[in-house]
Amino acid sequence: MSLKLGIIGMPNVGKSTLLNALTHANAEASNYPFCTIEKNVGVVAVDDPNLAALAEVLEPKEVIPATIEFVDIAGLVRGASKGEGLGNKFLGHIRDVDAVAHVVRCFSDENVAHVDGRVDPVADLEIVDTELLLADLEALEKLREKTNRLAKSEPKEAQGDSERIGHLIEAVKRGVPLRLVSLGEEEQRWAHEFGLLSAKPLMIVANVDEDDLTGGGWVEKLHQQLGEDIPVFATPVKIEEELGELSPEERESFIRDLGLKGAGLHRVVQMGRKLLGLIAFYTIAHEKLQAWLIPGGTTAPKAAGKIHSDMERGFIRMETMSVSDLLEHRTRAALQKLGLMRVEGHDYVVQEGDVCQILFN
Ligand SMILES: Nc1nc2c(ncn2[C@@H]2O[C@H](COP(=O)(O)OP(=O)(O)OP(=O)(O)O)[C@@H](O)[C@H]2O)c(=O)[nH]1
Ligand SMILES: [Mg+2]
Repeated sequence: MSLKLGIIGMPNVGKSTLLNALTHANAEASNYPFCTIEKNVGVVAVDDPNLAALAEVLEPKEVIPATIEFVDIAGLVRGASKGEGLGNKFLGHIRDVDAVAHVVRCFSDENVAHVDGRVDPVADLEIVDTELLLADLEALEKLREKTNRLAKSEPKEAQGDSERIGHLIEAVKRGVPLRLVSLGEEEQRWAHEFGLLSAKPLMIVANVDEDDLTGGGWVEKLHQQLGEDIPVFATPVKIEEELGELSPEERESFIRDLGLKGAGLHRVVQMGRKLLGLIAFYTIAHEKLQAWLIPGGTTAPKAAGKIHSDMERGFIRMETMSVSDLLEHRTRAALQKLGLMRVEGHDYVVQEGDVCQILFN
């Protein structure tokens, strides 16, 4: 199962527009709060300089980039954790994703309604974060109750668990998101199993006007509010969506004219990859060069399974070389001669930049 990145935020801040911009998938974006009810999923190709360089060296007939799934989740409002605005359902959708891109509105368009009638991304952030924390509090309290019930049959074990859950509850009550709490193995398992929302890796997408990438000063305030650990990307989402419909050349020239260089959405995609903890490996078979993304720490058979389940089941071995070696020496034969080609078995953990050939029966 592939890892997913959820797009969250208040209603009408540009979440669906962001997904469109990322995928050209045309999730319905309209000036109407709660326009997204069912979540939309977009498959987004990941820019990869290594893949482009490999394509130049290997000259395959076909080049296929790796992809990340983005899920556009409906807007949250104050009271979501108590069911306000279908809140419980939408919070449930956030439980299912592995990391989160939180979109906040910095753009000023008077024609687009804000649910609270003002532009204040710092306040918006707090509203959504509070709902995530309240949802976690409820989940943790349920977990503690369950653990306490268990304490009757296994008192010793349950006692330790109950205390640890208590620590998490304390943190959440103080307004500290669980991603800032150092979680032990057991706590991480809970976070995963119960989909604790404030534990998920996070980035902020500040949706700004194209003529003011500082978002009227809000971007700086967001940085201050969030500290260094949370990445904040300022990008004019609506313009990005419109640019997505142009040819690459037209796009380049518009970006230049608008002074948008460096504000591109590819940074959001790259950060998404990082938040999801994904590494890239490459295969070349039948003139098809392809990039794949897998969680760091994945073994060779599991990586093969990403390509096809038969390859995982029948995995024999993997021949692999590093992309930097291949780019330097240019041919397989040269690498073989230099002893830079390795044969790896079932226990091998695939590394970032491996170029692999998988043998299976
Ligand atoms: N001016 C301006 N309008 C934008 C921008 N981004 C989105 N919009 C508009 O804002 C409205 C809402 O955008 P959506 O992408 O549907 O918002 P959403 O966050 O998905 O909203 P919900 O699904 O209701 O939660 C649409 O009319 C968009 O065209 C922007 O950067 N600038
Ligand atoms: Mg939407």
